[in-house]
Amino acid sequence: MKKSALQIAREAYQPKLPLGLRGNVSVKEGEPTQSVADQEEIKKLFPNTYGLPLVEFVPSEEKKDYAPINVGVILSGGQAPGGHNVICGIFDMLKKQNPESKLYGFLMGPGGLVDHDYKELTADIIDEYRNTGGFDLIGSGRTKLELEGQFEKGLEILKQLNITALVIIGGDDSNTNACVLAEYYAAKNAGVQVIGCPKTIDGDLKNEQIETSFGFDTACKTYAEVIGNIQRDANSARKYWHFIKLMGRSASHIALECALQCQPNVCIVSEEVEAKEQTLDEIVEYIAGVVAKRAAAGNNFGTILIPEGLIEFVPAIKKLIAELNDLLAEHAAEVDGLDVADIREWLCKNLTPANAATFKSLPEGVGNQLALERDPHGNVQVSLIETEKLLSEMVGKKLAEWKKEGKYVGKFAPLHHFFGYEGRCAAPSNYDADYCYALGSSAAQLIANGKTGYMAIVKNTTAPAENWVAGGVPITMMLNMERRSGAMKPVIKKALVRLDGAPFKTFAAQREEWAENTCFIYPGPIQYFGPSEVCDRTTVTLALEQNA
Ligand code: FBP
Repeated sequence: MKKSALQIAREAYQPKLPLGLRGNVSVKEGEPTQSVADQEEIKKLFPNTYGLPLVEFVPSEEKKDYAPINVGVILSGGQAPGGHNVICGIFDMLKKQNPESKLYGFLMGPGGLVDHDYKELTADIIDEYRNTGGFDLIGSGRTKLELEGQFEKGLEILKQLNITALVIIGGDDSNTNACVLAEYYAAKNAGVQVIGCPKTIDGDLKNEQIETSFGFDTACKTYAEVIGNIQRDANSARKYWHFIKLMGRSASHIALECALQCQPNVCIVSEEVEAKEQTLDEIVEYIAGVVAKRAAAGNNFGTILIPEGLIEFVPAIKKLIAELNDLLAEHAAEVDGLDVADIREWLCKNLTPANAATFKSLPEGVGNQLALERDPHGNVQVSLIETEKLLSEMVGKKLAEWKKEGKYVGKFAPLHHFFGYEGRCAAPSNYDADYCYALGSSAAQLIANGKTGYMAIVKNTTAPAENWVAGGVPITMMLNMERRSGAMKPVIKKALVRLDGAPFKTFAAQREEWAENTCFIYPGPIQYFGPSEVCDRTTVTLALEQNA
């Protein structure tokens, strides 16, 4: 692989570890835990892994002896900057504990475990990937690990390679599955520990115990850089309105963070749309209002941030999706094999009249995405829905009406952008490089201390890295029961933007001014070398949430 100058310089970066993970480590255990909701049901479903204590790693005088072990690692779901450093952290800690220990990577996601596709990760391979973006070291995939048959196939290869612990690096769904797998292996005394790591650029795997999911920091900084550049271009030429859709399947954390970093004219927050029960038309009216007001002041330009998950949060569409999920799950056999036109017709007949009307009102491509094109976890593939175009078209129509009525006097020239994939594999920021390395090291410590059904965590991350606090949280603590594909299932509660949280309140307090005036901020590219206040800063979201 030919390397860029930055890659070569970056290889030498030594991620900063919390004090608790630097030398000899001992374990401090907290009180038994409970799930966030539905305690009785979750306890019944997870008799072996429910109620475990929180764990914290603290420096110790005592040097322990560690027997050699073999560990497997899986990258699951969408890429997120820093995944390679998690693996490097696991590798270095394992080798430090005992140089005879081995790390195996299962290839292309959870499917690699089931299909017995793996490679041993040796020092020469690992060294090539330190502080790099991407998941190409072992690849990733979205195979859902949920069936007993898959668990058994996995166990075959784990036994064959004498692997006694598996680390699953993934988002909320993958960590839910890690929890189920941990329980399954514990129940049958399989001798395999399962540990999760919180990954996703979406930032929606966070709670009291998890400050942030890795990758969110780098992805947002990457998007904020280009949004800032677009804003400077817009402010220079003063002739375009930029409709910018931002990744984040469900929650609007990415859009909100980019707004806090860049101060655009408009940022839609899906969670607010849902709470205020806004219709698509009301959102369009709001955006058109901002465009018209700026036009009246001679400003026919601006930026509008749109979270990609928006469509699912518009209450009428949300109701439609919920009914589609149940209906299609219940009548899978009937619908299977029909072509798209026939399924549409079938749906129009079988949906309740209100949902059928919503379905028919959507452009055909959008309706098909909602009804027919799901990922293996059953999620609507919102990245593929061009909400930015849908909205700008509707805004254009509204402005044309207002023009006729004499309510609008500007020029409206929209341009469209979607920022998602370009941020998922960027070279991790110092924050993500350090955070991920610490998460990997924690995962190895959880394994060494015999834990299973835990997620590796690192807290206090707005402080200097030596003061970060590493440990583990029982995954069952984060579970609640939710309706999925027509049935109630235990899942990790997804963290949406809280309208009473500091990040949203900070945004809401300033958005009117940002809408009317040009208050753009130009954050510039991620910096890896230089003053700490530039290179090590966290996201604004994290700083506000931690009151740092
Ligand atoms: P994860 O939840 O697996 O981390 O993936 C997040 C994400 O990047 C979303 O923001 C986006 O909607 C989705 O993945 C895109 O999926 P794909 O990579 O399959 O196109």
